[in-house]
Amino acid sequence: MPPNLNDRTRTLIMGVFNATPDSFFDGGRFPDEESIRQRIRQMAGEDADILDIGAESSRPNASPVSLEEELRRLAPALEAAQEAKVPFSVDTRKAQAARYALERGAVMINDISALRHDPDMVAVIAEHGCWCVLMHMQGTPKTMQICPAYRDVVAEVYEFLARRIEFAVAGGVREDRVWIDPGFGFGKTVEHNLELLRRLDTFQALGFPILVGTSNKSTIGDILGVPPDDRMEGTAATVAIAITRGVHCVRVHDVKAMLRVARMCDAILGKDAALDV
Ligand code: HH2
Repeated sequence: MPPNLNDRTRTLIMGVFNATPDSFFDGGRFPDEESIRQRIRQMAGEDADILDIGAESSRPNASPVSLEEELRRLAPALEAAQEAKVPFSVDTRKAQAARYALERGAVMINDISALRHDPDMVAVIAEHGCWCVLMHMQGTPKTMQICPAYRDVVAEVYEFLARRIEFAVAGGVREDRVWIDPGFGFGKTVEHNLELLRRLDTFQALGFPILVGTSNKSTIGDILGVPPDDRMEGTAATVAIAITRGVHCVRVHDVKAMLRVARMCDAILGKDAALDV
């Protein structure tokens, strides 16, 4: 049975796993099959609703990787996620990597280009009937932090997401399988990121579940003056605010801690399942 990723009774937790040498937070931490398996089992055991497995870093100034390299990195992580029986998404912009992952059990494609990078992506997602995340990004990872500029960041991200939803649905993607994401940190200054979080509830008018990925990102580091491995409290603040603004799922590196933050917020907000624990 596919997982119920549209469950609105509580905030869902997406655990991040990067099979990369260069991701800003967990890059290079899981260099062999055993450490990959252990980390994935750990996040599943901590009750992540879904994992997001990436094999190409999208940190500012990251260089793209070839399809062959992406598949080579993905293979052991996908196998470990299947073994752990945890639903998983794959964070990729390439249709062939998406197809490879969907044939190995992925239930969601998280495309940071919102189906713009690879013209075949929309058809692959439509054909499989899987979930997909449409995320906003200004520029590409290589260039996005050079000089991000908006007239009104919330209005522009909103318009962008509305257009990408139309594109996806016109291309055959199931409407009940689309999630949207304002793309915290993707071609945005600290002020843009804070404004998006503050006004996240605006995106509810689009009528699709909202995912947000603030975990350990540099906006938190800039405000608190701390390195990536010391941003847990800052992340917790962003998760709590995002939940009060109606977010459906939070994408985080620290599943256990952020699940507790989410359950506490859910209980305060009177969301049903928080009271069952
Ligand atoms: N952030 C990152 C990667 N993918 N996908 C969505 N939908 N939303 C996000 O905010 C998002 C994302 C960057 O974080 P991480 O995967 O930890 O780092 P890296 O890109 O360096 O691998």
